[in-house]
Amino acid sequence: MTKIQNFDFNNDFPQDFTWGVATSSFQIEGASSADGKGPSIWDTFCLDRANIKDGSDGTVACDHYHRYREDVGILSSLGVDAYRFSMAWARVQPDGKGAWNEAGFGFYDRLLDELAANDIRAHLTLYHWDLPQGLQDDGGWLNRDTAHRFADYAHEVARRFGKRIEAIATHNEPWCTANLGYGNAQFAPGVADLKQSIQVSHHLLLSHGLAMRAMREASSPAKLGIVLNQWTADPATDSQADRDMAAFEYARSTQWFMDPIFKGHYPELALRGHGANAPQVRDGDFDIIRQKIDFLGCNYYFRSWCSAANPPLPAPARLGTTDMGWEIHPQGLPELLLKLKEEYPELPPVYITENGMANPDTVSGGQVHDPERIAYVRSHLAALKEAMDKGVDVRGYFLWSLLDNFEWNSGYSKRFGIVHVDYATQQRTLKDSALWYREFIAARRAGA
Ligand code: IFM
Repeated sequence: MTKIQNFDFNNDFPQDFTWGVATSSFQIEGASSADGKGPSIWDTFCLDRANIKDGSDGTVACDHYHRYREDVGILSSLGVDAYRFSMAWARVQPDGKGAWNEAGFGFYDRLLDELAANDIRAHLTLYHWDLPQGLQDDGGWLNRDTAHRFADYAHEVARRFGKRIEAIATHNEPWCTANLGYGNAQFAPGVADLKQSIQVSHHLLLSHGLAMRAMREASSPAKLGIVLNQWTADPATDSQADRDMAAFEYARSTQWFMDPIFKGHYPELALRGHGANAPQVRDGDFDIIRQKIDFLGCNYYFRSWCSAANPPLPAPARLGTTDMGWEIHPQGLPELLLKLKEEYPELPPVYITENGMANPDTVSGGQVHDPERIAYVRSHLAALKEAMDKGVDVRGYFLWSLLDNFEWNSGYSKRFGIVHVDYATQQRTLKDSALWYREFIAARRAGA
């Protein structure tokens, strides 16, 4: 194999560090009504073509439901230790309540078998945004009862599969569910109401705590935790207005989900800012939410750049931006991790559960040259290593994503994969970044 790029940064990661890639159910599985699967809120959301930039949906996606063997073969060829994926709740419980769907569980059973046969550890996320439509019809995450339904689902999954899964995360990025699903209507279910979004965030946290308890009751030996998208917030200038804005942004996003889990309350600054929109919290809720977690999953893509000017000052983007328009800022990762370590003395081991970039990749002569993505990953790994050298206990890194896939309201127009997918033929082509990652992992193992 030709050498794609050398590793000229401090890449001395521990031998037992977990190298992986990540995906999620709705983004890759397709088979949206196969074998008794119920509809999810994303199936419904996509019915209104105006909601998705290219008017697409998840009906077929990467057809992973039928091609999972080929995809696990790719994972195996990459040499990853672990694969992070999510379960489509409506596949295993079509209505989100009531009867289980054995055929749906059968798919994950086969997937887990295939992973085990290839020596790849499973990191499962229970909820990556595809709520069963049946629960949405009952009020979705605005209905407190959904948190209890989620705990039932978590219990059943842990009971069935707990012994075969290395780690189970309750939620992926509840910030997005609350803020994009209920705050600005960019994501399903398409509601734009600040008060509702804040109440939803509380119910998501409550559901996390209830699910943690339920999975522990099921005596699951899997490590249990949650995955949060997190960022630091930097003021654009030294002005009081920019600094206030940055402090509030950090409080209403990163701390909003961390404080209840680790401190048993919401951050004061964010509560004050939310005023009358603050959530209704019942006695005992924080006791439920504040469960000890075995790991924290941190998804890092960018920092938040806070400018109170009109129009706002743009982020400096010294390393450029991705195809999503996101500033490339690897230094924000160690800054974030060190801040978390300082603010939360009980911080458990951390996994970087997502990191990667969208790039307008094309296949030419059977190859995909994506030096931008290799540079992105290298710079973030170097930054991650810096945080580890300063004492942050990080146990693994999952590149987002294994495959190009359905990028939510951007449809298939944004490519995050290290493996290119031709959606017309379902042909998979390893990009240069995949070849680089394979070589990088192999060299780590060899202690190079
Ligand atoms: O594709 C998403 C993923 O589903 C959640 N985290 C961010 C990714 C890129 O936008």
